Amino acid sequence: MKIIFVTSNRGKVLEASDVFVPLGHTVEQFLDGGQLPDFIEPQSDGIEEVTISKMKQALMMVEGEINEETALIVEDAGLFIESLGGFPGPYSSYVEEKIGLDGILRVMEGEGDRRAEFRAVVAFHHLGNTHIFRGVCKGAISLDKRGEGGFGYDPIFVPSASDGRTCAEMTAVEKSSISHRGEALKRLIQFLTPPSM
Ligand code: ITT
Repeated sequence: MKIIFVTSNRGKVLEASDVFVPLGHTVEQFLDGGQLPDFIEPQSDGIEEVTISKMKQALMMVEGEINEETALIVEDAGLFIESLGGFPGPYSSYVEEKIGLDGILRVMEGEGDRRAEFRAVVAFHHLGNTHIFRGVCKGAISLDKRGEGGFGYDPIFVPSASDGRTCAEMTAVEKSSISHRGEALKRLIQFLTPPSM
């Protein structure tokens, strides 16, 4: 199957490729006339609503171009920090752009409770139906930035299942094996390949 990933984030496409290519699928980034499409992101407290809205917009752009060999994926994720009441959550992109990882570390200075989690919602559209899959990765905000890999908040996020390394200090395959996106995509794969009776 050809899986078209509707995202402006190349890191997400690479992570999805690591998961789907070994299973014989191909993964491509969605482009509209060779350009990354512009989406209207609804101001919403829920990443699920954002995901569904983006899927609806993408489906209008592809208008019947998808067939039974093609599927669309949209995914929205957010970092929810416990001591900040779940902030930045659905505003994670905006906060990363405006104050960056250093800004988050500054806000968290002196804070003992560093618990945080990433949440991902994946919408998968195939054969006229959209299915939703969720994933969560519990962890903590590190005291400093570490690592060069991954993207976004990876250098300041240490998953609970990690040996102390941030996501940016892991290989892509290691990160996917424990990440929010990896978990949501695993659920999608289970859906695509139900166990034989
Ligand atoms: P699209 O919406 O175009 O897919 P995006 O990068 O804006 O790309 P999200 O809205 O899903 O993606 O992500 C919200 C923020 O969370 C953004 O700043 C990302 O960099 C960050 N983020 C998402 N997944 C992440 C991950 O696995 N590791 C680190 N940061 C992540």
